[in-house]
Amino acid sequence: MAETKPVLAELKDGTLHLSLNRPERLNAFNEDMHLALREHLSEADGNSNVRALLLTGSGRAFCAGQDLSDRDMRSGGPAPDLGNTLETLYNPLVRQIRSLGKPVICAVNGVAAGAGANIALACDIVVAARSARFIQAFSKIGLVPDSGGTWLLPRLIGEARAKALAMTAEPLDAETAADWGLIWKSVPDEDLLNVASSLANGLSTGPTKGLALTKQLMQDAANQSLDTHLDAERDAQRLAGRTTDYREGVAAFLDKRPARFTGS
Ligand code: LHQ
Repeated sequence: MAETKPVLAELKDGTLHLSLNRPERLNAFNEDMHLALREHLSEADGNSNVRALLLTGSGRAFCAGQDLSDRDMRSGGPAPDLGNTLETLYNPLVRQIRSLGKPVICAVNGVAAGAGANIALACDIVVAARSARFIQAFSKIGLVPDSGGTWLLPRLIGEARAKALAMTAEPLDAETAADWGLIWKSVPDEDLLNVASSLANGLSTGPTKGLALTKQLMQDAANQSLDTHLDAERDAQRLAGRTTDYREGVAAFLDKRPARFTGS
């Protein structure tokens, strides 16, 4: 029997569709799934045929965070070094998503818990099925939110809501998540993949370099003064203005026709 792949990947037109694929564990992360996902992301970053990514989960969940059966704490023994797990697996993954020079869309098809929730939120645009829930499950097992959670949550929804979600581990439904600005939108379950795919396909025919610069500017904004940031926008616009897509965009506007961006 063929071995099941921990991440399914398919390039359709310019969009790389990735699906976390351990449905019997609600797509909880083990090392194989981490490494497979990172490999796909690296490949996508260097492949000019990939101009957008769409990440989702197989089965009824998006991702239940770390696979807790990987490390059975019932048997006693020395305390594990979870910092090492973050250093070698989760942090590189989050850094990779945030620095990837192409839009990453996340379609949250069901529960997103623990690191699974925060990896979803690290993506550029998050669309969730109405039945999906976001759970900062960490406090239930005595841990702190990781994968960027304590950085992203207060920025996205403010400290009051961020702390309450993290400390109570209360599930947050997709509509409230959208109302609070945690995600882009919540859609009926049956529409999720259509909505997310059309979004990704639209972006995959967009001005890829300009989109990548936009992504980086937005992310950098939280860490610098307006003064410094205005310089960063100047530099980014200089680069965007040198792209073929800028020429094409202006030409298309003047010719009153849709632009044909090539990502160059
Ligand atoms: C699971 C899991 C799971 C294994 C469901 N592992 N099997 C970083 C560094 C290092 C270490 C620690 O962690 C981290 C970051 C983290 O992500 S910590 C947070 C880890 N995640 C959680 O604490 C969530 C645990 N899961 C749940 O609370 C529930 O399963 C949720 C709320 C996600 C879904 O509940 P239900 O819809 O009721 O499903 P279920 O609980 O019945 O789960 C279905 C199956 O999936 C079940 O297996 P079984 O053999 O009984 O059918 C679960 O054991 C398994 N599963 N999450 N994280």
